[in-house]
Amino acid sequence: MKRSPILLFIFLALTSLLLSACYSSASESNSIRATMAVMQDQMAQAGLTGQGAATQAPTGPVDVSFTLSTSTDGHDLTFVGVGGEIDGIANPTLVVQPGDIVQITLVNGQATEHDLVIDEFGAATGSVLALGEERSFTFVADQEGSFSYFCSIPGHRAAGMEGTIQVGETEVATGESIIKNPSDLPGPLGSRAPALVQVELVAQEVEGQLADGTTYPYFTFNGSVPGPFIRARVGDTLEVSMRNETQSAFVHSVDLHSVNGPGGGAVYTQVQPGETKVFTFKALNPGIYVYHCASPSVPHHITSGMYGLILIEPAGGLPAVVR
Ligand SMILES: [Cu+2]
Repeated sequence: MKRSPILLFIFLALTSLLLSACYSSASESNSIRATMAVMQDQMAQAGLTGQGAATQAPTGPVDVSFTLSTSTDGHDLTFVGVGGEIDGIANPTLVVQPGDIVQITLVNGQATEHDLVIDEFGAATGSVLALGEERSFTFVADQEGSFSYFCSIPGHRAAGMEGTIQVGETEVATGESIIKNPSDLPGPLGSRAPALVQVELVAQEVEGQLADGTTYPYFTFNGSVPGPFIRARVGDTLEVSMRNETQSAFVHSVDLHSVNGPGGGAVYTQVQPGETKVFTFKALNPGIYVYHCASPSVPHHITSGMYGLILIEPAGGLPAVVR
Protein backbone atom coordinates (compact mmCIF):
# COMPACT_ATOMS: atom_id res chain seq x y z
CA MET A 1 0.00 0.00 0.00
CA LYS A 2 1.39 3.35 -1.05
CA ARG A 3 1.02 6.25 1.42
CA SER A 4 0.43 9.71 0.17
CA PRO A 5 3.37 11.98 1.12
CA ILE A 6 0.86 14.74 1.88
CA LEU A 7 -0.97 12.61 4.43
CA LEU A 8 2.36 11.63 6.00
CA PHE A 9 3.30 15.31 6.25
CA ILE A 10 -0.02 16.18 7.93
CA PHE A 11 0.44 13.26 10.37
CA LEU A 12 3.95 14.41 11.33
CA ALA A 13 2.88 18.05 11.67
CA LEU A 14 -0.04 17.10 13.98
CA THR A 15 2.22 14.87 16.10
CA SER A 16 4.81 17.57 16.58
CA LEU A 17 2.09 20.12 17.48
CA LEU A 18 0.64 17.74 20.06
CA LEU A 19 4.07 17.04 21.58
CA SER A 20 4.98 20.71 21.82
CA ALA A 21 1.60 21.40 23.47
CA CYS A 22 2.35 18.70 26.07
CA TYR A 23 5.79 20.10 26.81
CA SER A 24 4.58 23.66 27.09
CA SER A 25 1.70 22.74 29.45
CA ALA A 26 4.16 20.71 31.57
CA SER A 27 6.49 23.67 31.82
CA GLU A 28 3.54 25.96 32.61
CA SER A 29 2.37 23.72 35.46
CA ASN A 30 5.97 23.56 36.68
CA SER A 31 6.08 27.33 36.79
CA ILE A 32 2.68 27.44 38.60
CA ARG A 33 4.06 24.99 41.17
CA ALA A 34 7.12 27.17 41.61
CA THR A 35 4.96 30.29 42.05
CA MET A 36 2.75 28.50 44.60
CA ALA A 37 5.82 27.41 46.57
CA VAL A 38 7.02 31.01 46.71
CA MET A 39 3.55 32.17 47.78
CA GLN A 40 3.39 29.48 50.48
CA ASP A 41 6.78 30.63 51.77
CA GLN A 42 5.56 34.21 51.85
CA MET A 43 2.32 33.17 53.60
CA ALA A 44 4.27 31.15 56.15
CA GLN A 45 6.52 34.14 56.78
CA ALA A 46 3.43 36.36 57.16
CA GLY A 47 1.89 33.71 59.43
CA LEU A 48 -1.12 33.25 57.15
CA THR A 49 -1.17 29.49 56.87
CA GLY A 50 -3.27 27.20 59.03
CA GLN A 51 -6.53 28.14 60.74
CA GLY A 52 -7.28 31.85 60.94
CA ALA A 53 -4.60 34.49 60.76
CA ALA A 54 -1.97 33.31 63.19
CA THR A 55 -0.34 36.01 65.23
CA GLN A 56 3.34 36.23 66.04
CA ALA A 57 4.87 33.10 67.53
CA PRO A 58 5.15 33.38 71.32
CA THR A 59 8.65 33.69 72.70
CA GLY A 60 9.43 33.72 76.39
CA PRO A 61 7.58 32.42 79.43
CA VAL A 62 3.79 32.15 79.63
CA ASP A 63 2.22 35.18 81.35
CA VAL A 64 -1.17 33.69 82.03
CA SER A 65 -2.62 30.21 81.71
CA PHE A 66 -6.10 28.78 81.89
CA THR A 67 -7.40 25.23 82.05
CA LEU A 68 -10.86 24.43 80.74
CA SER A 69 -12.61 21.09 80.97
CA THR A 70 -15.44 20.06 78.68
CA SER A 71 -18.67 19.39 80.52
CA THR A 72 -22.26 18.41 79.87
CA ASP A 73 -25.43 18.31 81.96
CA GLY A 74 -27.12 16.07 79.43
CA HIS A 75 -28.59 19.00 77.46
CA ASP A 76 -25.96 21.69 77.09
CA LEU A 77 -22.26 21.38 76.41
CA THR A 78 -19.91 23.84 78.10
CA PHE A 79 -16.34 24.58 78.96
CA VAL A 80 -15.84 24.71 82.73
CA GLY A 81 -12.94 26.53 84.36
CA VAL A 82 -10.42 24.42 86.29
CA GLY A 83 -8.48 26.17 89.06
CA GLY A 84 -7.90 29.84 89.82
CA GLU A 85 -10.60 32.49 89.58
CA ILE A 86 -12.48 30.63 86.85
CA ASP A 87 -12.76 27.38 88.84
CA GLY A 88 -16.17 25.78 88.36
CA ILE A 89 -17.49 28.60 86.16
CA ALA A 90 -19.23 27.55 82.94
CA ASN A 91 -17.79 29.26 79.83
CA PRO A 92 -15.77 31.68 81.99
CA THR A 93 -14.60 34.99 80.56
CA LEU A 94 -10.82 34.79 80.27
CA VAL A 95 -9.28 38.18 81.01
CA VAL A 96 -5.73 38.86 79.80
CA GLN A 97 -3.64 41.94 79.17
CA PRO A 98 -2.50 43.08 75.72
CA GLY A 99 0.82 41.46 74.84
CA ASP A 100 0.39 38.57 77.29
CA ILE A 101 1.64 35.14 76.25
CA VAL A 102 -1.48 33.08 76.97
CA GLN A 103 -1.63 29.33 77.42
CA ILE A 104 -4.94 27.50 77.30
CA THR A 105 -5.21 23.83 78.20
CA LEU A 106 -8.26 21.82 77.23
CA VAL A 107 -9.13 18.70 79.25
CA ASN A 108 -11.69 16.30 77.82
CA GLY A 109 -14.43 15.65 80.37
CA GLN A 110 -16.14 13.09 78.15
CA ALA A 111 -15.12 10.35 75.76
CA THR A 112 -16.40 12.57 72.92
CA GLU A 113 -14.42 14.60 70.42
CA HIS A 114 -13.92 18.27 71.36
CA ASP A 115 -11.47 21.07 70.67
CA LEU A 116 -10.97 24.73 71.49
CA VAL A 117 -10.44 27.38 68.85
CA ILE A 118 -9.87 31.15 68.89
CA ASP A 119 -10.11 32.26 65.26
CA GLU A 120 -8.67 35.76 65.72
CA PHE A 121 -5.42 34.41 67.17
CA GLY A 122 -5.21 31.44 64.82
CA ALA A 123 -5.11 29.29 67.93
CA ALA A 124 -6.55 25.76 68.10
CA THR A 125 -5.88 22.83 70.39
CA GLY A 126 -6.74 20.17 67.85
CA SER A 127 -9.12 17.37 68.86
CA VAL A 128 -9.21 15.62 72.20
CA LEU A 129 -10.96 12.28 71.83
CA ALA A 130 -10.51 10.20 74.98
CA LEU A 131 -11.78 10.97 78.48
CA GLY A 132 -9.11 12.90 80.34
CA GLU A 133 -7.09 13.70 77.22
CA GLU A 134 -5.40 17.11 77.33
CA ARG A 135 -4.15 19.52 74.68
CA SER A 136 -2.69 23.03 75.02
CA PHE A 137 -1.81 25.96 72.84
CA THR A 138 0.04 29.18 73.46
CA PHE A 139 -0.43 32.49 71.66
CA VAL A 140 0.37 36.17 72.03
CA ALA A 141 -2.68 38.31 72.84
CA ASP A 142 -1.61 41.01 70.40
CA GLN A 143 -5.10 42.33 69.56
CA GLU A 144 -7.29 44.18 72.06
CA GLY A 145 -10.98 43.43 72.37
CA SER A 146 -13.43 40.61 73.02
CA PHE A 147 -13.02 37.37 71.13
CA SER A 148 -14.85 34.04 71.19
CA TYR A 149 -13.31 30.75 72.14
CA PHE A 150 -15.39 27.80 71.06
CA CYS A 151 -15.49 24.12 70.14
CA SER A 152 -15.36 23.67 66.36
CA ILE A 153 -16.86 20.17 66.33
CA PRO A 154 -20.11 20.56 64.33
CA GLY A 155 -23.04 21.51 66.60
CA HIS A 156 -20.98 21.93 69.78
CA ARG A 157 -20.69 25.72 69.64
CA ALA A 158 -24.46 26.02 69.17
CA ALA A 159 -24.97 23.58 72.05
CA GLY A 160 -23.16 25.97 74.39
CA MET A 161 -19.43 25.47 73.96
CA GLU A 162 -18.53 29.14 73.58
CA GLY A 163 -17.02 31.76 75.84
CA THR A 164 -15.19 35.08 75.68
CA ILE A 165 -11.56 36.00 75.96
CA GLN A 166 -11.18 39.66 76.86
CA VAL A 167 -7.87 41.29 75.94
CA GLY A 168 -7.44 44.61 77.75
CA GLU A 169 -10.10 46.82 79.28
CA THR A 170 -13.75 46.28 78.46
CA GLU A 171 -15.36 49.24 76.79
CA VAL A 172 -17.85 50.64 79.26
CA ALA A 173 -20.87 52.29 77.69
CA THR A 174 -21.60 55.64 79.28
CA GLY A 175 -24.61 57.83 78.74
CA GLU A 176 -26.01 61.06 80.13
CA SER A 177 -27.51 60.97 83.59
CA ILE A 178 -31.31 61.26 83.35
CA ILE A 179 -31.77 60.98 87.13
CA LYS A 180 -34.12 63.57 88.64
CA ASN A 181 -32.84 64.96 91.93
CA PRO A 182 -35.73 64.18 94.35
CA SER A 183 -35.20 67.48 96.21
CA ASP A 184 -35.56 69.49 92.99
CA LEU A 185 -39.09 70.69 93.80
CA PRO A 186 -40.86 74.06 93.72
CA GLY A 187 -41.78 75.29 97.21
CA PRO A 188 -45.27 75.46 98.75
CA LEU A 189 -47.54 78.16 97.31
CA GLY A 190 -49.09 79.33 100.58
CA SER A 191 -52.23 81.44 100.34
CA ARG A 192 -51.56 83.41 97.19
CA ALA A 193 -54.33 84.50 94.80
CA PRO A 194 -55.01 82.57 91.57
CA ALA A 195 -52.48 83.43 88.88
CA LEU A 196 -51.24 82.56 85.42
CA VAL A 197 -48.64 79.78 85.68
CA GLN A 198 -46.41 79.12 82.71
CA VAL A 199 -45.14 75.57 82.26
CA GLU A 200 -42.42 74.80 79.75
CA LEU A 201 -42.03 71.19 78.73
CA VAL A 202 -39.42 70.01 76.23
CA ALA A 203 -39.39 66.50 74.81
CA GLN A 204 -35.76 65.37 74.76
CA GLU A 205 -34.59 61.98 73.50
CA VAL A 206 -31.46 61.14 75.45
CA GLU A 207 -29.00 58.22 75.30
CA GLY A 208 -28.91 57.89 79.08
CA GLN A 209 -27.10 55.71 81.59
CA LEU A 210 -29.24 52.73 82.60
CA ALA A 211 -26.76 50.70 84.67
CA ASP A 212 -23.01 50.17 84.80
CA GLY A 213 -21.89 49.72 81.22
CA THR A 214 -25.40 50.00 79.81
CA THR A 215 -27.23 52.88 78.17
CA TYR A 216 -30.84 53.26 77.04
CA PRO A 217 -32.53 55.59 74.54
CA TYR A 218 -34.71 57.50 77.02
CA PHE A 219 -37.61 59.81 76.14
CA THR A 220 -37.73 62.61 78.70
CA PHE A 221 -39.52 65.79 79.67
CA ASN A 222 -36.73 68.37 80.13
CA GLY A 223 -33.92 65.79 80.20
CA SER A 224 -34.81 63.92 83.38
CA VAL A 225 -36.88 60.96 84.53
CA PRO A 226 -39.35 61.75 85.94
CA GLY A 227 -39.97 65.14 84.33
CA PRO A 228 -40.20 68.39 86.33
CA PHE A 229 -42.55 68.57 89.30
CA ILE A 230 -45.26 71.13 88.45
CA ARG A 231 -47.04 73.03 91.20
CA ALA A 232 -50.14 75.25 90.93
CA ARG A 233 -53.31 75.98 92.91
CA VAL A 234 -57.01 75.65 92.29
CA GLY A 235 -58.15 78.62 90.22
CA ASP A 236 -54.77 79.07 88.48
CA THR A 237 -54.66 79.21 84.71
CA LEU A 238 -51.84 77.05 83.41
CA GLU A 239 -50.25 77.87 80.07
CA VAL A 240 -48.49 74.70 78.95
CA SER A 241 -45.87 75.00 76.22
CA MET A 242 -44.92 71.68 74.68
CA ARG A 243 -41.79 71.76 72.49
CA ASN A 244 -40.17 68.81 70.75
CA GLU A 245 -36.43 69.10 70.17
CA THR A 246 -35.36 69.38 66.52
CA GLN A 247 -33.14 66.29 66.69
CA SER A 248 -35.93 64.06 68.05
CA ALA A 249 -36.92 61.01 66.05
CA PHE A 250 -40.45 60.74 67.43
CA VAL A 251 -43.59 62.85 67.86
CA HIS A 252 -44.27 63.70 71.52
CA SER A 253 -47.05 65.32 73.55
CA VAL A 254 -48.34 65.81 77.09
CA ASP A 255 -51.47 64.51 78.80
CA LEU A 256 -51.91 66.06 82.28
CA HIS A 257 -54.50 64.28 84.39
CA SER A 258 -55.22 67.55 86.21
CA VAL A 259 -56.85 68.89 83.04
CA ASN A 260 -60.65 68.69 82.93
CA GLY A 261 -61.31 67.50 79.42
CA PRO A 262 -60.62 64.51 77.21
CA GLY A 263 -56.99 63.74 76.50
CA GLY A 264 -55.67 66.09 79.20
CA GLY A 265 -54.10 68.29 76.52
CA ALA A 266 -52.76 65.46 74.37
CA VAL A 267 -55.03 66.42 71.46
CA TYR A 268 -53.53 69.95 71.32
CA THR A 269 -49.90 69.11 71.99
CA GLN A 270 -48.86 66.47 69.42
CA VAL A 271 -45.57 68.07 68.34
CA GLN A 272 -43.33 66.98 65.50
CA PRO A 273 -39.55 67.35 65.96
CA GLY A 274 -38.76 71.08 66.08
CA GLU A 275 -42.40 72.06 66.73
CA THR A 276 -43.93 73.87 69.74
CA LYS A 277 -47.61 73.98 70.73
CA VAL A 278 -49.24 75.87 73.60
CA PHE A 279 -52.58 75.36 75.33
CA THR A 280 -54.14 76.67 78.55
CA PHE A 281 -56.35 75.06 81.17
CA LYS A 282 -57.83 76.12 84.46
CA ALA A 283 -57.04 73.99 87.51
CA LEU A 284 -60.41 73.05 89.00
CA ASN A 285 -59.71 70.16 91.36
CA PRO A 286 -57.01 69.87 94.02
CA GLY A 287 -54.88 66.76 94.00
CA ILE A 288 -51.66 65.25 92.83
CA TYR A 289 -51.82 64.00 89.26
CA VAL A 290 -49.62 62.21 86.82
CA TYR A 291 -48.73 63.68 83.47
CA HIS A 292 -47.22 61.70 80.61
CA CYS A 293 -46.59 61.65 76.90
CA ALA A 294 -49.59 60.43 74.92
CA SER A 295 -48.09 59.81 71.49
CA PRO A 296 -48.27 56.38 69.90
CA SER A 297 -47.18 53.99 71.10
CA VAL A 298 -48.10 55.51 74.49
CA PRO A 299 -46.64 52.66 76.61
CA HIS A 300 -43.34 52.99 74.71
CA HIS A 301 -43.14 56.72 75.52
CA ILE A 302 -44.16 56.33 79.17
CA THR A 303 -41.86 53.40 79.92
CA SER A 304 -39.02 55.23 78.19
CA GLY A 305 -39.30 58.03 80.75
CA MET A 306 -41.99 60.53 79.69
CA TYR A 307 -43.91 60.97 82.94
CA GLY A 308 -44.02 63.34 85.88
CA LEU A 309 -46.26 64.78 88.59
CA ILE A 310 -48.35 67.91 88.88
CA LEU A 311 -49.68 69.07 92.25
CA ILE A 312 -52.78 71.27 92.35
CA GLU A 313 -52.94 72.77 95.84
CA PRO A 314 -56.28 73.69 97.38
CA ALA A 315 -57.17 77.39 97.84
CA GLY A 316 -55.19 78.72 100.81
CA GLY A 317 -52.40 76.18 100.35
CA LEU A 318 -51.55 72.92 102.07
CA PRO A 319 -51.23 72.63 105.85
CA ALA A 320 -47.65 72.65 107.15
CA VAL A 321 -46.07 69.26 107.82
CA VAL A 322 -44.22 68.39 111.04
CA ARG A 323 -41.31 66.74 109.27
CU1 LIG B 1 -43.28 61.00 73.82
